[in-house]
Amino acid sequence: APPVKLKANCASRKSQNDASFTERVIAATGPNADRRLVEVMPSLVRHLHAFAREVNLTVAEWMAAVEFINECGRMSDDRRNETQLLCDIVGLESLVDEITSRMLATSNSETPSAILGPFYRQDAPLLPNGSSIVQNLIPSVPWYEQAVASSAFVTGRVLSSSGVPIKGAIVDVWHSAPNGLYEQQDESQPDMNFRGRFETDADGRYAFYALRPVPYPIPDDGPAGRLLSLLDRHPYRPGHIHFIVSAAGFRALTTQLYDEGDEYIAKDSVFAVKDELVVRFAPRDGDPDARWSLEYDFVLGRA
Ligand code: MBD
Ligand code: FE
Repeated sequence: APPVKLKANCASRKSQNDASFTERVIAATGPNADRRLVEVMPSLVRHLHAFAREVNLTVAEWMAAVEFINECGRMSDDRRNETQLLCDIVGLESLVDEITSRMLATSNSETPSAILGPFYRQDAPLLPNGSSIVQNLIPSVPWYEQAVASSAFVTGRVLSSSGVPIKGAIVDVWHSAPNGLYEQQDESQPDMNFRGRFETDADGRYAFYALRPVPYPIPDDGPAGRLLSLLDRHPYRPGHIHFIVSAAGFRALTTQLYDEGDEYIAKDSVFAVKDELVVRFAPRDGDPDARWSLEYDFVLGRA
């Protein structure tokens, strides 16, 4: 009998590595699928497949990535969101923040948003205008001198996009200590240290005492930090003060202000700096409670 002729291995066989395979995966979607998922999943699947093809992703590399994401999840709790941090260092939180605020903006005079970040806490104390978010500043705290030298009075108004002051707006503010740690990362700090909420007066004005923020490294002892070092990147963010400004009838604004002279202003490890959010602290005379002052108005868009 004549020898069996073996078919050439690849030539005619259907391959997973082509566009029709990708479309077959997308076409598996059923008629009762969630509407938004029907919109987004085809794009996600196409980009994922294109990525894997473009870099010739191997099974070992893909499995390492799966384990990496699992590790982020295992590490996360209500004090630390490692998966969010991973998104931050690849610019994804900043990108979706920008997409969202552009989509919802009703004018172009609104204050730009910036990302929330992983250290916001709800229910910061509601404090009277003109009071301080700095708790327990006594000479025995290790960064006492630094805190005194960076003490700052922060004030401004909350305005509608046509410039009308908004009374009763809530300015929710938080920043890290001079040691670069937010209160919940640091056992030595009192609960809710460097956090407060202030209500604007009849002129739309808020006012509080705080510290000029210092640059600090994002938590880099987990998988996100490992990725940074594999990429030969530093973990620092420029010093910043976080804000959520809200008022009835207006869209809440999540944003951050940055100190002009900060050495990391142009190299934020989470890519959140915007020009309009960079501010200059001015020397303040005759106030025993503050060496610096900052004036900044927030402009909210209609809900
Ligand atoms: C932060 O303090 C922060 O504000 C962001 C956005 C990410 C990591 C740490
Ligand atoms: Fe922060």
